[in-house]
Amino acid sequence: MKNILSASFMIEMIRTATNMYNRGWDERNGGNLSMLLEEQEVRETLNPEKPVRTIPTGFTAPELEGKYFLVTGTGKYFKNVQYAPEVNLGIVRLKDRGRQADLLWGYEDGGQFTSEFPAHMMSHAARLQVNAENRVIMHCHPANLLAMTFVHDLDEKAFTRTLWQMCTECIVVFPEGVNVLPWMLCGTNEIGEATAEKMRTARLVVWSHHGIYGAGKDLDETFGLIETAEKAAEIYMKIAHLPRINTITDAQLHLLEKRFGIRAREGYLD
Ligand code: 2HA
Ligand code: ZN
Repeated sequence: MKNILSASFMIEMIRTATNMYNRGWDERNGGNLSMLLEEQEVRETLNPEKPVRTIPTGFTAPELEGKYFLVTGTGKYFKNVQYAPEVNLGIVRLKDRGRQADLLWGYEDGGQFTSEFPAHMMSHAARLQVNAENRVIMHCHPANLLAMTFVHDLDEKAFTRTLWQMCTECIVVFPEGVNVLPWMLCGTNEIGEATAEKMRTARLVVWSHHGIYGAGKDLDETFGLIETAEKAAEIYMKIAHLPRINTITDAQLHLLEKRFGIRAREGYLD
C-alpha cells in the first residue's frame, strides 16, 4: 500500500493549511478545512474496513453516507499540520445516514474532527447538489474581510458590489457574489444549516465578525477564491475612510462579463 503521506491529496492539504497559516488567516486553532476524497484514492493508502474508532456527528446527512473526507481536527493549529499531519488531520467515512463517522486514519492523540464539522458537512451536501465537482470546504479568519463586517452594510448585494468595485478581477472570480450571515454562535448545527443554505447560491459565505467559508472543486480554487475576496476587502479597508473620487462602474463590470463570458448575480448590476 502507498504511504499516505505521499498521496497527492495529503500533500496538497498540508501545503494549503500551511499557506493559510502563513497568510495570517488561521491564528491559534482558528479555521478548518475539509476535502471530499475518492474511495479509490483512499483505498490506495489504507484499508477502510478497519476503522480506528467511530465518532458520533450530532447531525443527519443521508446524502453523505459512505463518503470519505480529509478534515482538520478540533482544537488543532494550522501552524502544526505540516509537522504532525497524523495528529492534526483525520480521514473519516460517514455512515448511519451521516450520524456517525468511522475514523480511518489520523487524530492520533485521541482527538476528533473540527467543531465546525456540521457546517462543513452540510455545506458539502449543499454544494454537491449545485455542482458534483465541488470537493472542498474552507473556513478561516482573514483580517480584512472580518474588519469589513464591522464597518460595511451587511446586505449581500451591497457587500458584493463593494468587493467587485475594489479589484477588476473580482467579478470574474466570484460572479455569483458573496453571501453574508449575521453573527451567529459558531460550532452549532444552526450555523451549519444557515451556511449550507447560503452555499446554494454562492461559493463564499461571510460569517459576520468571525470569518469566511469558501467552497470549490479543489484546494487551489477555494484558496484562490478567499484570497481574491480578502484582497478586495483589504483595499476597501485602505480606502473606506478616504473620499472616493473614482470607482469601477457598472458599465465596466458589464464589459468584464462580456470579455470573460461570465454572468454577474442576477439583479446585482444596473
Ligand atoms: O476554532 O475557526 O469557527 C476553529 C474555528 C471555529
Ligand atoms: Zn472560525
